[in-house]
Amino acid sequence: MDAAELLGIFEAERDRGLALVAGAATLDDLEAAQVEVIGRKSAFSAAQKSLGGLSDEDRRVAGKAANEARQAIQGAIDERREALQLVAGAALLEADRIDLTLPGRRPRTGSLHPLTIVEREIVEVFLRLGFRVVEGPEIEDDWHNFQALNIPPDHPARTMKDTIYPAIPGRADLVLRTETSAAQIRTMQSQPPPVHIVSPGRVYRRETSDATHLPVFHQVECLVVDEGITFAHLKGTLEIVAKALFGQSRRIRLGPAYFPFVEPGAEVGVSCFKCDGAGCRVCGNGWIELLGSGMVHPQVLENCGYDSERYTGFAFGMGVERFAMLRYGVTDLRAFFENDLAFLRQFA
Ligand code: 2NL
Repeated sequence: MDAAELLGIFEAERDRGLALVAGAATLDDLEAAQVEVIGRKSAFSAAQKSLGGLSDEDRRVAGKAANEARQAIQGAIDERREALQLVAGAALLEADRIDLTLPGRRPRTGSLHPLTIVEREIVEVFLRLGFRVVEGPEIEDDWHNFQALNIPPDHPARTMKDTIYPAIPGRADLVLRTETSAAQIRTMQSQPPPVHIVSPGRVYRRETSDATHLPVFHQVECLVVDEGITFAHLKGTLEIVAKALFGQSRRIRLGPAYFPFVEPGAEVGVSCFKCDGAGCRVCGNGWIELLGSGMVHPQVLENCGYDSERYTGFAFGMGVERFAMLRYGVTDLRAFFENDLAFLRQFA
C-alpha cells in the first residue's frame, strides 16, 4: 500500500471511530468500539504496521497522520468514558436512593413474663423493708427439703403423690424442691442470726394440671430470726406486705393453720381489693386467702444450729401465681405457661 492509501485509511477509520464513540450509549458499547477501531486486530492497527514499507519521507508524513488520528480517537474515547461513568454513577445513586422520611421498622423486643413482673413486685416490698434475697438449688436433698423443716419420714407430704423424685442414679435422696424454705435452711446453716431474708423461686409438686394446679409454680417465702421476735412482728409485717401489694386500705385476718415447720401456724386473709370486704365475684365472702405463716418451730431452729432458747422467728410463704391471677384477673393458671404471645404481650 502506498502513502495515499494509508492516509485514506487513517482518515476514514478516525471518522468511523469518532462516530462509533459518539454513538456508544454504555461503557460496554464504548469498550467494544475501542476494540473494533484501534484494537490490535483493527484495520487501523494493520495499516499502522504497514507504515514500515514506506519511504522515509512518506513514513514520516503518514506516521504523523496515524498518531494524530489515533490520539483523536483515544481522546474521544476518554472523554466519552468519563461522561458515561458520570451517567452510570448517577443511575446507581438513584437506584440506591432511600426515603429518609419513611418511619423506621421498630425491632420487636421481648417483655417480662407476668409471673416475673409480679415476683419482682413482691420481692421489691421486702427489699424496701431491708430484707435480703437468697436463692437455692431446685434439686434439693431430702434433709434440706424435709428433715430440717421438721417434716418426718411418715408425713403425708413425703409420699410419691406430692413430691417429684428425679431419676438420678445413686441419689435416691434427691427431690425437686417442694418449697423454697430449703434455700432459707441453707442460709441459716451458713450464718448466725439475725436473719431477714426472702427466697423467691420455682417449686415442684406431683399434680395433675387444671385451672388452679400445675406441677411447677412459684413462691416467695419470708423468714426473720432474731432475739425477741414475736407473733406481733409477724402480724405487723404481714399487714405492711398486704397493704403494699393490695392497697393501703386493706385489712388482714389470721386463722389457725398447721404446717410442720411452724408453731403456731396461721393462714392469712386480706380484705378484698374489689369489694373491700362486702363480698363479690372475686372473693366470695369479702376475704381473699393469701398465704400461710407462723412462728418458726424451735426444732427447725435447732436443726440449723440455732439456740431456740435464745432465738425466735417468723416465716410465711406466698404463691406468685395466685397473686398474679388476682392482680390480672386471670382465671386459668395454665395461661401463664402456654407461651401464647397474644396473652404475654398484654403485660408488655
Ligand atoms: C404456703 C405456706 C409457709 C413457711 C412457709 C418457713 C420457712 C422456714 C421455717 C419455717 Cl425456713 N417456715 N416457711 C412457713 C409457713 C408457711 O408457706 O402456703 N406457701 C405457699
